[in-house]
Amino acid sequence: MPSERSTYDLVIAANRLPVDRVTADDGTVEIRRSPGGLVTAMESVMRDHDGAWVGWAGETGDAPEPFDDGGIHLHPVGLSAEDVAFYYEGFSNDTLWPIYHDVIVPASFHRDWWQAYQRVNQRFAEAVAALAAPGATVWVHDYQLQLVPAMLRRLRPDVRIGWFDHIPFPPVELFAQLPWRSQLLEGLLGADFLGFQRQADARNFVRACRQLLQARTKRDLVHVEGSSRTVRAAAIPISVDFKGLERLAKQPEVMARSAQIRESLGNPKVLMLGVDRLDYTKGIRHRLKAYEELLVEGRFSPPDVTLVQVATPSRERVGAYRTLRGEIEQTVGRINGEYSRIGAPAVHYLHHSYPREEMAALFQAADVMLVTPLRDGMNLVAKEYVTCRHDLGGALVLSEFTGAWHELHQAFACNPHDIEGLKQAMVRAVNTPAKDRQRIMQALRRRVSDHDVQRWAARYLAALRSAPERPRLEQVADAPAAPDPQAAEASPDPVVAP
Ligand code: ADQ
Repeated sequence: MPSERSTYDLVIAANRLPVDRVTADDGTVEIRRSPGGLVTAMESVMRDHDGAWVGWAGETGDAPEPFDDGGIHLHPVGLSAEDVAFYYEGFSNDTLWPIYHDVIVPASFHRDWWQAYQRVNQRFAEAVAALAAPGATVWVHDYQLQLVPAMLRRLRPDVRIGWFDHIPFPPVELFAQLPWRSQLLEGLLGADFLGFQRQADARNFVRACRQLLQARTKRDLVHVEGSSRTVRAAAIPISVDFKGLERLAKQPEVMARSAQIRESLGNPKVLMLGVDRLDYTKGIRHRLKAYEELLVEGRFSPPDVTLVQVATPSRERVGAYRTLRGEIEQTVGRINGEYSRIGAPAVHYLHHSYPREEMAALFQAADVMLVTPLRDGMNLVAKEYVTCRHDLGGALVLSEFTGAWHELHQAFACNPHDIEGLKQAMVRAVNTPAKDRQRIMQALRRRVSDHDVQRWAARYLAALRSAPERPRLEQVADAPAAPDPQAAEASPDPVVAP
């Protein structure tokens, strides 16, 4: 049942609602949690606020009626089959996503995709405008909705508008390739405050405004031409619900399940784990290559060492994702054909979504967590892994190209493009004495526990309230500067076979 209220003091707009309504062939409707990092993070924040969430419900056609779930008012926005193909799979995931992730695959530019992107952003803006109470706070999320801030400001100049970028913001040299670059910047400048994962992302945005719009800028501020408005752009790195997830990981059933997982894998000496959406940004191919070479060289061998790779289905109608899936499955097949023994596969490949309890059990079972993206806004998996390791066990191998690395620099750092270096980081994670690994894990956990998702949301909302001034809270809580990646790479530990 939808709530009786018609307007809300806090309204979230994100491409997807936190739950999907899935209609089965027999017509029965099931409510299913949507995948991905944004939902994971915002769900726990919204539980503490009495707000509304505007987003797509995951099926094409007319929007279903608004409904309430878990204390949140959910307001679906309808997308036609063409909207999904052009706005979502096309412009969002085949134009913006590659440009914002270092063009790991080439971006496609189509004018009809851009038309759809504008049309759908306008639909979101109108839905938010209708739900926001006078003077409400509106928090818009991510790259799919970059035009919403300016569209909403035209409809509702009374509301306070924030936008948060969950993915990287590219250097101006890449951003400038977009034929619609000025419109995107102007869309974002409709907000009062723009939040990014890293300081480098915020700086890239300010620089793009200066170079492409000739906007006047000063440090983290952009002056909006032809108005008296100034917009602030700053880094507020996202995090996980540390307390909630740790509590889950401490449940006896989850811990028992973790032991059971290890046992069903034949109690390997070293269990390595990868958990990613099946996305070319996540560096799954590089990880498999490094692992395969370690098997070839005899430094790792099953059943002593095994790798579980969970690759969640993602964007399966976009060509680059289909190609990637084929490549990964072929590589896993080759590795297993060559190095598995009966009952002891070298790679366990799982292409499913799992409940949170199962994910927590997997994290606890893994001796080494491999997080090797080529580019990633944050990477919540890295933070979830350390949160679940209340036993101080395990080791995190972490790519320097994730936002997470800027906070978790005690992890075993790697550059996934450097296969030799990646192999060394994997071997180092295995061979570092348990006491040292525990010390590292303790430091990583302290960081995530001090900077959890509740603090992220509080900092974001405080920054939005005081923008363009800085809030006092945020000055206290700024992320520490990361060390020089070259220096981290320059101190390798000895490579010893496990
Ligand atoms: P994503 O690219 O989706 O997020 P990530 O941050 O790792 O990446 O979040 C993935 C989430 O999905 C995690 O909570 C993870 O536990 C969950 N998950 C993954 N595989 C799963 C499976 N098989 N079953 C169940 N759950 C699974 C985007 C950006 C990131 C940024 C987040 C949040 O790309 O850089 O960290 O948003 O801002």
